[in-house]
Amino acid sequence: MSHKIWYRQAASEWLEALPIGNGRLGAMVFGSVPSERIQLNEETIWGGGYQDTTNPDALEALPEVRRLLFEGKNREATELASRRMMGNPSSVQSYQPLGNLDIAFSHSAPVTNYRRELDLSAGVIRVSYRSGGIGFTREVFVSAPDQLLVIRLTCSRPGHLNAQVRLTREQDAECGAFGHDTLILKGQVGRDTDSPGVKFEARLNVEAEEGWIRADNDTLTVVCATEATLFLAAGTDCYGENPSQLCEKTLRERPHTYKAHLRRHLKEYQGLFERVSLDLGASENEALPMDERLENVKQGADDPGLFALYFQYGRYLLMSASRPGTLPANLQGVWNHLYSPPWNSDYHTNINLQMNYWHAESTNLSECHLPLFAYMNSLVESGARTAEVHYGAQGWVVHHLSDIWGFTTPADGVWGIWLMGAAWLCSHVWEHYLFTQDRTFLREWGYPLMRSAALFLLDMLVYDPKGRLVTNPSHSPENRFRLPDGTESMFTYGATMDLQIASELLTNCINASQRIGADENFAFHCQAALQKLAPLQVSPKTGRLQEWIEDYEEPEPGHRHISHLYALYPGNQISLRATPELALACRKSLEHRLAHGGGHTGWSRAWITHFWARLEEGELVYENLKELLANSTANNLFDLHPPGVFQIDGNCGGASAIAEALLQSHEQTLTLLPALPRVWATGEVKGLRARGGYTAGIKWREGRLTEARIHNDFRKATVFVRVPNSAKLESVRLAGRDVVFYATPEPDVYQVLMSRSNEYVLRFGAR
Ligand code: FUC
Repeated sequence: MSHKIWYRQAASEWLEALPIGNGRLGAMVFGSVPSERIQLNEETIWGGGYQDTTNPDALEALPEVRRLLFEGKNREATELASRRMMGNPSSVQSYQPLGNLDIAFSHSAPVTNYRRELDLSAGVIRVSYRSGGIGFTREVFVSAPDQLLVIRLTCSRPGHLNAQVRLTREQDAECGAFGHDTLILKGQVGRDTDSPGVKFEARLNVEAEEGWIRADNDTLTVVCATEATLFLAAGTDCYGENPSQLCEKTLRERPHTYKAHLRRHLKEYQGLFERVSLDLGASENEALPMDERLENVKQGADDPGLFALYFQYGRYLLMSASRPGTLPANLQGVWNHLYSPPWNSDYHTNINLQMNYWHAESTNLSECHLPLFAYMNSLVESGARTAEVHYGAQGWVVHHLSDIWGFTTPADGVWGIWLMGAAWLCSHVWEHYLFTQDRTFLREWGYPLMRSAALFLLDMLVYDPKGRLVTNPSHSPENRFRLPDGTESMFTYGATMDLQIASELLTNCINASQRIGADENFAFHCQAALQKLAPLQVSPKTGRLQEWIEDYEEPEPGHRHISHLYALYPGNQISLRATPELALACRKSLEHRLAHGGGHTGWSRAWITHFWARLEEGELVYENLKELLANSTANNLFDLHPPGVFQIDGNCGGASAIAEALLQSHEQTLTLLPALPRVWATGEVKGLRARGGYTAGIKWREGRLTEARIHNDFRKATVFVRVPNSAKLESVRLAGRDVVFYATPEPDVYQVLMSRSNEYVLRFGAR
């Protein structure tokens, strides 16, 4: 299968340019002629700096707010909390671009044979065309091992490469030449304001083969060369370092030749990318450029290869925006060209940041998950201060958004008084453990985060008038309900999602304490709270899972958040077989949301797709993925949030949903092809990861499971394999020898004892 996303023309706007990055540096390559534009990012370029945003007034208002909410006086509670419980200030700082690299070529003849492509299998963008009988090429990649953006320019006739190179930024910076072959762009975010942000520098060094390079003021000119290579380094003072020294060192220590750079990049990049392959079947659309393929899908065409490409693109974006040692992927990964981007291009923790990482483990990019945990660690100190000052509670809290400065207080409006950010993020820590079985990680890094987030919740849970333990105050993220008197409110107590997240975190803490053999007392407290937690409720009127503790009416029934279905995905407290009544109630909630226009943001559509995968509805998985591509995807495959704003969450969520349709896992049970759409009739996936520490490959033909290869990366274990009911397990082989397997009381489930580090080949026939 081809991993190329290609076009017959240059990008005419940012959402057509192609992204590239190494976790820290990001670039959007337009591929334009005669003048190339490469928009640049460095992940630590943010406004402002650390600030204590806690509000000591909050704690005094808390008991009264709680009383008002319990008494159904939501309007008064909202008014009081808005006035007294918000952070100060109640907004986060913004992520900003680094600048632009412009390369103006001196072509006088018309351009023909133009092609622009992003090759996912190499992490390289290529542009090629002819002008005046000469072939020109550009090759761009961002190297993680060498921390440089590298651009190679060539022409087919010796001495005919002429270009002017400039570095620019629309504000807060200036650029000048240094020596005859280097440009330096220096600046500071908001330098003329009262609260300036980070200082930054970008340094570009150009080498030419044949020909020469000249520097004038802020421009380098490549004259009569045959090939030229541009190396761009960037650094900031975000971690107390000197940006100039960082750039100088990076350039000084780089390998000498372009070839060596490319080799090192490919080795490192492909080491991650090639772990998973996916083939969902071919169609004639595969030969088309991406804009035409997308258009055809909008017109109703089936293009299975496009879904496989979208899946790999989701992995590519995470790899390019989140690598060990970097910040996690923000709302736009690392790619942002605006000085005041939508939602500050920040970290939203009430769905978006989490969704960026839903595919990290399942699609075999576990290392790319680590920046999230490092980021969580960086929020603990400030989160503990907020917990204490705002709520008089122990542990740590994060509300619904944050930045790189440790922002943890309530922001924006009253919907910002949402207590569950840290608790939700902690599910990622536990998942990382389940997939990797890394007990050292759990003991030293994961469990302390989980325990502290649980401690906060234990302190915050209070008894409601009916004697159930609930959160108060509470929200079902960003959604509203109608009270019996006809007024509307967002503010409440014991919203369903809070109860699900709380119950999950307390349960995970109990399990974690057992796995690491410590902290029995704390587990006992968690257990005691769990027993009193308000239960999930199915509406007697509608049969839907209640989103709030009362069966309120919803003024916006197609709301984009579907928070109360958390327990179906990403949680697993609700499932088809363990809790069929609740699964049915989820289904009804979902149908109701969709019937009223739900799924209108990319991330919302991606979430919905996961619910269908968990409900094992392959056709609905497909229908929703198609909606994602047709309605919420730009020509460069970036996910869109209305009105046409890039958000990376839908890309990552889309990739995760495809993985979820092919393989699901709950520690010892691996479900093969739980929600395979008919259109993906024949295909194969290799390298997906499963909870419990397994790697699995699956093959199917004409809709029937034919083979699975399961690698057990950890201890000897009994594995339960659930298969579609059209399939029957015929043999299990290990190194060419038959292995015994067992039937179970469930006809679709088989039991196999697997030892460590061996690949078991399971062959299936028709039932
Ligand atoms: C949440 C969502 C919005 C948007 C924003 C960044 O608040 O409700 O739709 O995605 O995050």
